Amino acid sequence: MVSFFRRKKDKDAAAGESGDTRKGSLDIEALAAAFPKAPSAAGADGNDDERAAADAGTGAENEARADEAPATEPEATGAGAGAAVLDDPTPAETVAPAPVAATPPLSSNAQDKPAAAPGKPGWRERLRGSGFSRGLGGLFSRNPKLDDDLLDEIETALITADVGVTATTGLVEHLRKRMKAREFADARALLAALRAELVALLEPVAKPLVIDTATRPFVILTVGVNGVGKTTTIGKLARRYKDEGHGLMLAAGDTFRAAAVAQLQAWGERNGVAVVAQGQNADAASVAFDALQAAKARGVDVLIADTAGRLHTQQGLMAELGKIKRVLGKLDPTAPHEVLMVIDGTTGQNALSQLRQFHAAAGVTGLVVTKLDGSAKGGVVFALAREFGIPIRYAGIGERPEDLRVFDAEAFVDALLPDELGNA
Ligand SMILES: Nc1nc2c(ncn2[C@@H]2O[C@H](COP(=O)(O)OP(=O)(O)OP(=O)(O)O)[C@@H](O)[C@H]2O)c(=O)[nH]1
Ligand SMILES: [Mg+2]
Repeated sequence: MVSFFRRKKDKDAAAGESGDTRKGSLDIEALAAAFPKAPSAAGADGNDDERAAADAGTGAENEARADEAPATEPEATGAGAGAAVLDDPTPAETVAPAPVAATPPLSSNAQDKPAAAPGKPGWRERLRGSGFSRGLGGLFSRNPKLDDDLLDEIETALITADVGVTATTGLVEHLRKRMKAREFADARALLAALRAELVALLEPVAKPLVIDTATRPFVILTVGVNGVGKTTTIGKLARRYKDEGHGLMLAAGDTFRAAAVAQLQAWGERNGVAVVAQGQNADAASVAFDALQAAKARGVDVLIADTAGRLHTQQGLMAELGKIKRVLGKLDPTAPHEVLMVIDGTTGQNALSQLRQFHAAAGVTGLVVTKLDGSAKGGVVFALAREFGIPIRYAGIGERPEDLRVFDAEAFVDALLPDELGNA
């Protein structure tokens, strides 16, 4: 209970703990201005030493905190707890909706690139460089002969693109049977059949997230390992839902790093959306609790909570997700209404064990696969669909607010494997 009522954290002290030498440096604008280059670039290439050190540094410390977690759950039913929040429906450090911020929380890289075009061309242009489209695209653009060698090459290309052995074997053996039955006149017909089978694999999971307007606030909890794009996805969702006319609030539940709070606040400012935060090292569950209470008091339609990235193998940190869920459930037994796991599309087969562990800890109800632009192999989406059948809600195809697409099985397969390939 101690940390829950500590509504305002000493900002200078928090900055000092984080190793930041600037005085008074939890100032949002200063951090937001400093933010775009460092963490974004680190997340994009995954090799930034400073970021790795920061993550490693906070990991052990927070694992210890998370291990203590269940003892400090806020009590919604206690008179004290209720009064503390209801007396002050505006959380201590809520950033009021503001006009578009001067500092967009995008990496310098993102600012150079245009947003992806709407519709299929946007998907295609962004996924063209993926491992999947290079491997299989190269194969078909050589106008190959329809024979067993072609099927073997397809098999290798699918496995290399992270589709996974089981899904690949299923696909290829089915195509082989059909080829032997003389169903295909040429390689072009085989390509069409492969495309159709890939679409059929994804169609059952291409279920968009529907915000239930009867449930207010509709609570979305985002989870995932470090650097996969959770906060960026929340920023993109904030833009999307705001444009759709929903009243929004964001909760800065990643309290491990001061910059993480500032990153979400910058997205909030940019989209004119309120962000509930308690500063670095606050209890993540108490931030979520505060935020839900504030969102209820304000009649907000959608509350999206950020969480710190955590390795799926860190048991203490994984247990903290369960605590966040339980605490939300004290205010609304049906919350969270969506546990959205963000998966980095470049991760490969490791994404399967990530999803298994996060699902066990937090009951994942939807997925966002990010970074499908660039070098992602893309095939892991098929493996995830086949193994779990959990809905894939969105695809991240760039760093700009507009670069989040409702997941569409046909547009995705079309981008990876354009029909015209067979015309070469
Ligand atoms: N190319 C590309 N980059 C993305 C995409 N989504 C996120 N990123 C980048 O990935 C990096 C990490 O994104 P964050 O949103 O900070 O990731 P996170 O999961 O919140 O990270 P932690 O909070 O540290 O766990 C940033 O540089 C983002 O710009 C995407 O769809 N495509
Ligand atoms: Mg984050």
